[in-house]
Amino acid sequence: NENPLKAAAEKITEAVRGEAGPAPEIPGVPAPEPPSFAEPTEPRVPLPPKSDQSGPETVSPTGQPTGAEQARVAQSGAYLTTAQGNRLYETDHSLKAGPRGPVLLQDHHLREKIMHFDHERIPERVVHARGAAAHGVFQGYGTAAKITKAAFLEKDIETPVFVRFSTVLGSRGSADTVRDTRGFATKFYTSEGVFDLVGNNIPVFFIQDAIKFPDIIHAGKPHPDREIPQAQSAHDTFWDFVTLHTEATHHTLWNMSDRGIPRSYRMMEGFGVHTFRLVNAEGATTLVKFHWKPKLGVHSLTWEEAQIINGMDPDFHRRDLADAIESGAYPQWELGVQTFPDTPDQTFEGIDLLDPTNIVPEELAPVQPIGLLTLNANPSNYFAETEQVAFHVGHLVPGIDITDDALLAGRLFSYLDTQITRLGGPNFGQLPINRTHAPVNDMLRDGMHQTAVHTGVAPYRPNSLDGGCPFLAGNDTGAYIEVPKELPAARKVREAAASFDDHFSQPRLFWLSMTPPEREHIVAAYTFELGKCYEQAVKERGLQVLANIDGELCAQVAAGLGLPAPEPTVPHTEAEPSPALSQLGQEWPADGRIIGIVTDGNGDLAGVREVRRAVLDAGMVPLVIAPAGGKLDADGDPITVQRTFATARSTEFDALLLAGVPGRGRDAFGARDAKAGDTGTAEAPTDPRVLLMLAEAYRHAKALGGWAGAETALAAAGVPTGAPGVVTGDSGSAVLADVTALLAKHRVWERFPAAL
Ligand code: HDD
Repeated sequence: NENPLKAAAEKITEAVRGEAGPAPEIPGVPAPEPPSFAEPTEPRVPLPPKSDQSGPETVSPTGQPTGAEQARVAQSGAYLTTAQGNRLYETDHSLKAGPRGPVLLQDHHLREKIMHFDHERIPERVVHARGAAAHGVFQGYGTAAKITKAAFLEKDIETPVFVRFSTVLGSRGSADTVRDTRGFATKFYTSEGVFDLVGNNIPVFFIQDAIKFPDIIHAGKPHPDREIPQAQSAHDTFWDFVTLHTEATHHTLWNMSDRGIPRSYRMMEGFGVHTFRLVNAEGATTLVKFHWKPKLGVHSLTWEEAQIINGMDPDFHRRDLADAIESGAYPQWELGVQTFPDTPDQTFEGIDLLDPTNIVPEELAPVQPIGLLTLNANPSNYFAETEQVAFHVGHLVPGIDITDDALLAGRLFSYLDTQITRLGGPNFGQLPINRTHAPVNDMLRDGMHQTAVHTGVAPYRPNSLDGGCPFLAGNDTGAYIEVPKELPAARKVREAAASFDDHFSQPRLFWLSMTPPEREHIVAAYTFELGKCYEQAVKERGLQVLANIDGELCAQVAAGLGLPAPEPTVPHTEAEPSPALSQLGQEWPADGRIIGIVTDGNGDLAGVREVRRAVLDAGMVPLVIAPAGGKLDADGDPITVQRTFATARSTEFDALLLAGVPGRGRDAFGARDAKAGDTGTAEAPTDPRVLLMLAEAYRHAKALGGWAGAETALAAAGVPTGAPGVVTGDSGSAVLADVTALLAKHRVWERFPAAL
């Protein structure tokens, strides 16, 4: 009477040790299925180990695997053990003197288990604590070869990458869709060592000098007395700081625009922010700014959507990224550079390239694509990978060098320093996710959490005892050689250049480049944020900053605050708008968009099935929403319900389709069963939760479609038939075709009233 589970466990242990073939099937555990588009929330089998984590394989003196191999088999064998590998027969009861007696101090298993648990958390990042990440690959186009010798940018070279997206202000457990800047940090595991591009989704920064970083972060974080508000900029200390340090005006304006509330990490631009210096094989240098351009376009939430999502699904962005990758809709970005001659003054068209509060409009310096990033695998373990990944702006490769940007200089110090506290010592580079894919021979030794078993006796140079090894590389053997730039003769000063004093021309350029609906959103955002401040002086200073950007912007916000609009204190500059800054006016692929299909047992289920298939064929994700969970029987071919009226909210979907009048005849709580022929009342022909979904989706300018008599439900929700972006027709497929076309523009922008 062999226990089948135990037999399977033995076989797994053998398989892990390499003594048997592939792992056998376990009774009751479904066989692995290949990933498909079907339903992104269904559980999947674990992904195989990532190629970029299999570093050099070595064996320890005691015969055990070390390095990446050790990480891969961190948990092996089928039996529960202690950390030392002793098999355990029980783990639910402490060792006691009798079933009701005192717990014995000699219970070493209890002691080890609780000790480890007590130390499971490490300090969260002081900024960018909340993040989500993915593995991927970067492919060079070769187009940058003239300006940089970086090997990973050569044509068709594929480099493994790990990308972590984040919010800045919130704690690790805060919500995703807050108004904030988003981090966009990329680790390239290149053949020449790790290159980290630690950027944001906003191309400028709050401050011009790193010495103010603790101050801006203290101002943005929750108030130190009550520790509120969490993950918000809408409070007095933030606005106090950014109105007293007007260099923050440009970044703040981007935050108040739709860029502060992205629809998805997949739909954000990324920016290296600083100007970098590229060096080619001949030693010639070019100044550049790095840009990530998403293939899906740059899209945002509305503020009301963002607020609802924070309650309905605080993991919205994290889930969106993981679901898209799991379903095969791999997000992609092109890496591009704006290039500028490396002149002694380091300016371009009068723009100081060392001031990180400046952009260079793309119309003046177009972004030239140099490679493609594809995110194609989710992390296997959040802590090991997303939490322990350690970025550093000083992780550079030959061909990429820094400039004298004072903000960058401070960062070059800060990122290494923070890892010592966060990851417990100087050996964080040995963690699997941080390990370079290039050979390492660094003469760095010992320290907390040292996992390498170094051999040799002479970790110093020169030496004669280890055969002179390691040797120094030269230009021809791939050394990183700093560009020998002349420094200007200078005095020691605590000052910034006079060109850093213009804090309003670039914000004005951004404002003038916005379309009417985008301006309306900016006005609403400032009115909300300053309206949440209590101090009158802060509000008034906020309005003064706005007056210096634009009179109309200031007047609108002042009206909302019930305060007089001040006159500008600096003259307005005339700026040529930069259309590239606007999110409107282009068309984008609808890949991975979420289409909600609202139906019930009485709807056109054959039509639902057909539409669901067509949504999948278009590379989008259909989610069927019905009054209750389970299956809807469509002529013996059941349709799985993925969301119910209780779990669905409009904010999850990019477009909503209505098959008939779903939920007809239900009362306010959806309690009564829908029966064929039950038509409800004229005022409430359908479930109130469906009406709420429709009204919200309409208000948020989303595409809406319906067939099989859906007009009744749309009308009851206050959605006028024939309004822009409201499509009704005879068949689901015809309606879907029109709705998909609307999604190319992300929203039905005509529905937003023109603001200014
Ligand atoms: Fe920073 C994290 C981006 C200025 C100090 N920063 C961090 C992350 C991103 C950025 C994306 C998260 C990395 C991750 O996912 O682990 N930071 C920026 C950008 C800046 C910037 C685009 C301006 C252009 N940062 C900046 C300054 C300082 C720091 C001026 C300090 C002087 N940043 C840090 C840090 C963090 C960090 C404290 C927290 C956790 C970490 O580094 O690893 O060192």
